[in-house]
Amino acid sequence: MLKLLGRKNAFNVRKVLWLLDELGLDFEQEDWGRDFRPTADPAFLALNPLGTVPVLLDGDAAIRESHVILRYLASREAAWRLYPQALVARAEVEAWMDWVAYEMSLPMRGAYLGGELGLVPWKEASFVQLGRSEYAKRMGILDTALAAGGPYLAGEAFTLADIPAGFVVHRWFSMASVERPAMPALEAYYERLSARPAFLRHIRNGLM
Ligand SMILES: N[C@@H](CCC(=O)N[C@@H](CS)C(=O)NCC(=O)O)C(=O)O
Repeated sequence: MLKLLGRKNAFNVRKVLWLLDELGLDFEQEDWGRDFRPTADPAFLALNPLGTVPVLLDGDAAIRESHVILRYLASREAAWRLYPQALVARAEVEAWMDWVAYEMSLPMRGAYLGGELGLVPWKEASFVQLGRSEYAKRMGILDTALAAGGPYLAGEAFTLADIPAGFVVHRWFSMASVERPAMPALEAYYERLSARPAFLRHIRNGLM
């Protein structure tokens, strides 16, 4: 049986919970990380030397990095509708996943960790301001892409591309401390994702 290690309220764990639910997979879950079992525990570090959650255990294999886990699960289940085998279609899906991993990191720290939660060291005013403006700019990129294509990020069908992006869109619409210029295609996308029960269970579930 698959086992997911990581607290259910963690950003990177919730993406994996969303996919496990979309795929209808049975799994066990253990709460590791902040406020739960410490990931500095040698038993955990033996599975993931980075000490981060999530980690997915599949038999003897320990898979780390949330986006790697998403691709691993889709491939394991041959869920090619979510992770196309055709290389060009696959590249489009992966491009959006990598874009979130790299390009949303600074905005999430500045706008969310600093501006919304007031955490040190991110709450420094200029960093918060930069984070908010970069978050808005990048949501504008999604809005433009969705208006030009859509209804999902990689085109006609819901794919893995929508999981990391869906999360940062959810956070954008959940933060009380940001100004949101009108982005009709992005708003429609958020509502479209909200028609998915798994999205409501793990992402738009009252947590930010
Ligand atoms: N790039 C990693 C980042 C993992 C990460 O930073 N996880 C956070 C939770 S979202 C974590 O482990 N925090 C420490 C903790 O919860 O103790 C991934 O995508 O899995």
